[in-house]
Amino acid sequence: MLALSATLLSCNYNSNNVTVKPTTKTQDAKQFVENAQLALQKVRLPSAQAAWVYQTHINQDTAALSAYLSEKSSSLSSELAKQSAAFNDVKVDSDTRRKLELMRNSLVLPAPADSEKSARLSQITSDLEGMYGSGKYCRSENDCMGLTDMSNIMSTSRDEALLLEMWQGWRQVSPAMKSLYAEEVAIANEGAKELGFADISDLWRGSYDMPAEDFGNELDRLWGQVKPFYDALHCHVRAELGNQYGTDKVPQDQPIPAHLLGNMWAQSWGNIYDLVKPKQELDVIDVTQALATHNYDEIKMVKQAESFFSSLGFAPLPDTFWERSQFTKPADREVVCHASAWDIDDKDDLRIKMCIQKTGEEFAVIHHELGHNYYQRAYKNQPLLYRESANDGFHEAIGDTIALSITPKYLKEIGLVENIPDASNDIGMLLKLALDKIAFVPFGLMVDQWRWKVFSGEVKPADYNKVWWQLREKYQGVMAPTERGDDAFDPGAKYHVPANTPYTRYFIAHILQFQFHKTLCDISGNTDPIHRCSIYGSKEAGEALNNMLEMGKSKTWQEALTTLTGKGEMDANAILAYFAPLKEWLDEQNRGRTCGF
Ligand code: X8Z
Ligand code: ZN
Repeated sequence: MLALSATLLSCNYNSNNVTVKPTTKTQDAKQFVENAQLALQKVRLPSAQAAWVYQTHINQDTAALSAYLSEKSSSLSSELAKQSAAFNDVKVDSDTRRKLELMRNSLVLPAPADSEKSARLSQITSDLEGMYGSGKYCRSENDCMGLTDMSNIMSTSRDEALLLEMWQGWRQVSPAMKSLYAEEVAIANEGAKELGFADISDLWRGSYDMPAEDFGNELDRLWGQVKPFYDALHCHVRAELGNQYGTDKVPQDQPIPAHLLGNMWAQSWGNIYDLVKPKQELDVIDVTQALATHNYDEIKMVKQAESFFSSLGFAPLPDTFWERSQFTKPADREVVCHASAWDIDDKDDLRIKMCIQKTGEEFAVIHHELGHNYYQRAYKNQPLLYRESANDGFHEAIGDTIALSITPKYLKEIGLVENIPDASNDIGMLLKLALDKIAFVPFGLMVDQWRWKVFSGEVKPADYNKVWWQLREKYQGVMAPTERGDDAFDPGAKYHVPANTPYTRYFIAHILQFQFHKTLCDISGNTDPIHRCSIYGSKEAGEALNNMLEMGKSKTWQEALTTLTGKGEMDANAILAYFAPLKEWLDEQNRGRTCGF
């Protein structure tokens, strides 16, 4: 870092006593960008390696090392971002301008210049991740459970008391995070101000190739498109849960209690399909069952996902992927189980980190993670500042797009099922998927609606939890099943809050993946209804996808979207069209019911 400062100082762009002609300054800007990329490259590798070791071996030493190296990397990024402002009024080519802007915009939690505060920020960041990763709920002294086991109960149990216990139990890990989180926000806000942003929310919302306010309006527009469908799904699900658990537990004119939706955070509801499914006997493939019948273990699940990408023309994953990834939960140590995909060296050291469960849900998550890895590899030859997705929602959408092609036809082709159910069963298949995809949309939106208010100071620590639940009720129509205590910090029980992973990306991804799927199906020559289309084996679709992936972040996301779909706007019509037959069915079911929350 010291060496870098010396190099940068030699550019003179920040000096008052040297007259620099505009042309020289233009040249300085290019040189600055080049030097910055080289310097970032140097710190990124050890920082990624330390973060990997920490998350796969949580202990005091790995926490300290990871915090130390992440501080080096983030303080350098913040420093460069600040320095890049010196070129604000300098005439530079559009490519250099974009890189300068990315330098300023792509930080998640910017470190302030004060080195003590910067070190404290890294320490808190690393501590929060560790607290989440090693979080446990103890029923008694010798009977403790981690998130994986508790999540399994949330998805399969229909015992209301047990579900409530798990729901409350997991939320005991987060009160201890609250003051750390508030401190972290305060420090990072200082960093954001030093960069010229009003606060971190201004920074986060400003990373979408359009003014922050316009981006907020785009989100509202998209949610407005999906909301009528969501309301219909919500109405049906609440009615059926009322039948299952009684209307005293599930009042029919109120939000749905959050512990009954088959997921620890009530974010996707596919696990309660059997409670809300159509009354007539339908043949809907149970992928969990099929995997068990065909003796799929965790590695075979990943190999199968890899072979989908191979069928599109993507090169196989490197040997190191298989040697270095974490596929299952180690028995002998604490790890962060939350699934993630890693690009350690920006070359070929790709890995996933998961605690794979042998379920259909996790089979989809594997495709999700590999989507990240294939994207990373596709843009690896871009300059460092462009080694990113077009926007963060694109990164989240790629693997999900592929997973939409896990259709009955595909499952038969790879030998996981023997028969393809005929079209009369489609409502069941669509309902099951809508419980995951449509139900997720308002959750994908509300997490950052909360965070942006926290970052801007509109919501103070004393109201963190209250406002969290106001937003859960407003967007999702989901409520806390019990009174929440004064110390509760329920946002902290969701990985992305302690881990500081922005969440709007998943909202966007849920819209985009259906746009991508539609386009790729058309390119592959599909003639089936869109929900039966699989692009498996289509080299043409693979090539079109790759053309967008390899652009990385070198162009705006609107341009990247146009490259693939011919249109530069996000549009929820694709997801609505996909599920259209289900909407009719839901409206019919809901006739005579009281809907709304
Ligand atoms: O966090 C994830 C991925 C890793 S980027 C597994 N997802 C969100 C979540 O689990 O909350 C995927 C969908 C939403
Ligand atoms: Zn992801």
